[in-house]
Amino acid sequence: MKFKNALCIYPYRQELKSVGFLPPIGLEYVASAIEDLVDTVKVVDLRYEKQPLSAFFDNRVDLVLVSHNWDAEEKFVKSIISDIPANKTVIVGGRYATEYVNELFYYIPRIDAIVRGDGEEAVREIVQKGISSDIDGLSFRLNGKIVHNQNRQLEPVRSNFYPNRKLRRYKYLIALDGFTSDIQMDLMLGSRGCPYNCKFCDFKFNPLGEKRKWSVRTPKSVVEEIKTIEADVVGFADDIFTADMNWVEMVCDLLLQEGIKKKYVINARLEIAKRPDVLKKMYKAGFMVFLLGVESAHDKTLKSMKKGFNTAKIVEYFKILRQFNFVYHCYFIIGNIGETKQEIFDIIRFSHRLGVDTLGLSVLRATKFSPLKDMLKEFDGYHIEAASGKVYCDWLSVEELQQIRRDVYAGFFSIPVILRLFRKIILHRLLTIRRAYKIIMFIATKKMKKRVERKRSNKGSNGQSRSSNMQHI
Ligand code: B12
Ligand code: SF4
Repeated sequence: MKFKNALCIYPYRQELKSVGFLPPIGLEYVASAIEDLVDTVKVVDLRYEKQPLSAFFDNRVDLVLVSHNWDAEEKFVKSIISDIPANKTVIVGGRYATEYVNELFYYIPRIDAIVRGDGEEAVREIVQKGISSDIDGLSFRLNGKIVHNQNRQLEPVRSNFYPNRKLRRYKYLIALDGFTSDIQMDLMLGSRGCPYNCKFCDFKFNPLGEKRKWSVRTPKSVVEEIKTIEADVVGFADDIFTADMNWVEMVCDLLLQEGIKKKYVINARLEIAKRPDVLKKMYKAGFMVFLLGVESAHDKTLKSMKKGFNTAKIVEYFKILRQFNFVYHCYFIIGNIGETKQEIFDIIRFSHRLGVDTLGLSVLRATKFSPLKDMLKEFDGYHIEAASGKVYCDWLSVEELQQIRRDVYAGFFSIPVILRLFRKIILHRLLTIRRAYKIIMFIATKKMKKRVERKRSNKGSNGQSRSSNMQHI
């Protein structure tokens, strides 16, 4: 073997401030893929690690694998990679690294090679052969130039391989806005790819613009992996978990047979409502939160997006969905092409009518491979913000769209909606009296701290204005 001791780094710190409490399963997949080839492999997640990173760089470590997934904390990620001792080979992978290969080689001279796309097989080959022109999906430095090997073929999801959670050094607890619960959450994959083709969606593309053929694991392997998971709540990172409801039914049957008691969060499509028989089993088996793309409250938009349903169908589907106490978290897009400000605000009325529990709102984006880019050419007055890919128009700027987004959230979360949500979480036995007490105490303390801070800053500013007044005198 060319390498014997690998250190895998998840180089972000800030994600915990929002909802980023989830384990980095992409990196864990990569680490687990080389476990049988190397003497040691460690995974360090800088969001949770208490020791300084230098503590992990002993002389034995010869391979450092870094997961670069987002553009967030760019400077920090750069400093982490740049400070890796010179005697180690540095390989970077992940979605952001795949999309910005040349930029990263230029910006971070310490990078030896970048794996584009899936990492498992590529890293196995690196451990065996070293950096080489034979490894598909690899880009590397050679005589002052960057060599890009051909893309690696996109593989279907594997049934017989999943991350070894024993490599983990941390407990991943659900946390939000500074509050950390005692509920562990994990991530896993039941399928990869999506068989649908919604026009606005880049979810289905990898950062190379390739669409993965939809594939599912055997239900047995899904349940076998769940058995290795300690967490009470499991999120499926699948683009869509419910593309084949017969498969979902088989997973539920096995979960029920095995008596596994966990809660599951999944990306789903509204068409699940066509199978109330499976929904019944899903409820029994522990499925709890459905992340559903509704996208718009208007037929003209749903049609142009090729979403596959209209508002009448959505209403019909929700009539069935409301019979079950799943938590429905629905995604809507703010600033769909051709929608007026008033039409965007219709999201509030429409979601209340449907019985949506929580909202996920995002401003329309046209990223690198989005089919929207072509579509936008046909509409006057629409533009794409270069840095973010956000779509705006002459009569609604990105700032206005973001304000509308905040206003729609504020309009949606009424007392009855919040109470229904609490009721559902209680029914799923996730919200106990003890947990509710902790949340209330957290909110009360936070409010009190804010009030004290405000008082202090008022005093400070009064003092300041007094002294400046004195100067005037
Ligand atoms: C879970 C998830 C999250 C979690 C991440 C948890 C975590 N710590 O990883 C949270 C909730 C934090 C999150 C947040 C965001 N997310 Co997100 N998320 C996902 C989701 C659903 C699953 C990711 C996943 O685990 N995939 C499965 C694993 C196995 O795949 P993977 O991570 O890509 O890893 C493989 C390769 O990338 C590679 N690899 C990864 N690391 C390494 C390292 C090395 C060394 C090597 C060699 C290879 C390698 O090998 C892995 C195995 O094949 C995806 C959608 C999806 N289905 O993929 C969106 C997705 C990744 N998210 C996306 C986005 C846009 C975001 C946000 C920017 C949303 C927002 N507006 O705030 C934020 C960004 C957070 C930040 N820090 O700034 C986009 C990314 C689009 C893009 N072009 O990059 C996706 C694809 C969804 C989408 N299309 O909208 N997200
Ligand atoms: S929006 Fe969802 S269902 Fe539509 S193509 Fe994207 S991942 Fe598939």
